[in-house]
Amino acid sequence: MIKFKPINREIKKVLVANRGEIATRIIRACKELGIKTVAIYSEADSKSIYVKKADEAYLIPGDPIQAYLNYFRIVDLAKQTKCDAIHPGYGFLSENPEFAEYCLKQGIIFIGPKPEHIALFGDKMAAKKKMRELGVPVLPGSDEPITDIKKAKKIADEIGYPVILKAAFGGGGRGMRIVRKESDFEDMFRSAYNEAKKFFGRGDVFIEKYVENPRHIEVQIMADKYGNVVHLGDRDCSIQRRHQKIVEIARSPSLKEEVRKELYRASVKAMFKVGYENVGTIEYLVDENDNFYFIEMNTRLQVEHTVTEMITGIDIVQMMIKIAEGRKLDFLQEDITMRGYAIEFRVNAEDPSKNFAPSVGLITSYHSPGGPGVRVDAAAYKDYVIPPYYDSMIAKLSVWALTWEQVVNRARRALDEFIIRGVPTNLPLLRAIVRDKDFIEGKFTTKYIEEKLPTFNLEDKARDLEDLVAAIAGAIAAYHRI
Ligand code: MV4
Repeated sequence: MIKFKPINREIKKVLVANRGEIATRIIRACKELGIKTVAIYSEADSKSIYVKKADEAYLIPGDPIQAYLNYFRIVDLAKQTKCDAIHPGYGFLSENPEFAEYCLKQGIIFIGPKPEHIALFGDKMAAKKKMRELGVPVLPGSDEPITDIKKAKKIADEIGYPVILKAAFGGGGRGMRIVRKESDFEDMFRSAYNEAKKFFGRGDVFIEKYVENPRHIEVQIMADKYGNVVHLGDRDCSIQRRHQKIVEIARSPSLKEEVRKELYRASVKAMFKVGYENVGTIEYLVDENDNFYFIEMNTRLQVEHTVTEMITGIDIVQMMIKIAEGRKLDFLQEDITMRGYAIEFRVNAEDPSKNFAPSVGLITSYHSPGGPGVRVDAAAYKDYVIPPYYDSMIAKLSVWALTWEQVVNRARRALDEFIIRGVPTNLPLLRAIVRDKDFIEGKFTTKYIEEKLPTFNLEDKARDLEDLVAAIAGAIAAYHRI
């Protein structure tokens, strides 16, 4: 990859190449920095709040998903509207090295890491190899994609079953298979390969020792262009369903201080050595004996950045912009303090009683929680129509308090305050989690949802009441013939 000179200049106008709550989040950061914003939107998003919040907004007609992916068009628009920079948010173009490179080539600042680092960490095998060289613990496995089943079986035999097969260019659990015995290996490899090929266009699959019941813990990294690297603590993202995170916590309530210290030390050192720039998240698996292993790195702003902002007081999105302008970090590691605990809940438009089928349509009432230690980042509002084309996350509720006990208590209160009617949401599941004894005690692993879901009662009580009210209203209307 050709290296382009970094562009260091003041950012006065930003094109936000995203939609929904994260577009709003980026616009808010820009407003506080006195930066003008340009939004893009598809036809389906024309009634979205972020479109109104931006200084300018442009419709990208045609396919509702391509609107946020067609980067020639987006960069063209950025140039036409005299933007200095593009913020990609998460998803869409955020981890596309060709896009980041194209921005630089066209003289537009890409608010994020260097293209070479996006490319390096986009290849999970290459990332693992690099991190091992930099002294970060990784799990035993293969360094090359599987091409020869016999050789692959030999590697699996050496590291011992169970092993996991992973797509080198994958994500979201796609192209991933757990293999518990040699006789399953070949079938599992073929299905992993085919799935990876189908979804990512590249079928490369590698082997790794499988960790039973891990915790998923990640470290937030921030680095300027001058080799100053800091961490902003960790997040426990163990609570997931089908590889979708639902609840994220800063900091992990179950990580021992000596393990945490080592996790931070290894992470910062590796990012310094690799010359990383802007923000990134290093994901680890932590086993039952508190050993941690690097699994992958995300070279973007993450959905769950809010909880890190709450415990550190640092505005991560503003820092991304300042770093991209070529400014030095204006604080040292020892200036960063982590206070209390924060939990983020992803409120999704999906029906827990119908196997989490995505729900679309009109939101008939919407009341978001507030009060001390409560933050809401939302795309939804009363009368908003949820389009069918995108992710089902319509709001993020983040709560903060000084102690773990207080933050869980506050979360219960805030989740109970949240009213969204018209479409089913996963709020009943989130309310069940904050009432669960193991969650309250800070005991959870990646198996949590799978194990707990059958024990939760997810009927929506308010919805029953609403149905009753509607039935009574109907009966009265019929009686009076109105
Ligand atoms: C693993 C693992 C156990 N051992 N890797 C990686 C991506 C993330 N979405 C899930 N990942 C995992 N990687 C090793 N070596 C366990 C998971 C994992 C998981 C795997 C299969 C089915 C469900 C899972 C839920 C959480 C984590």
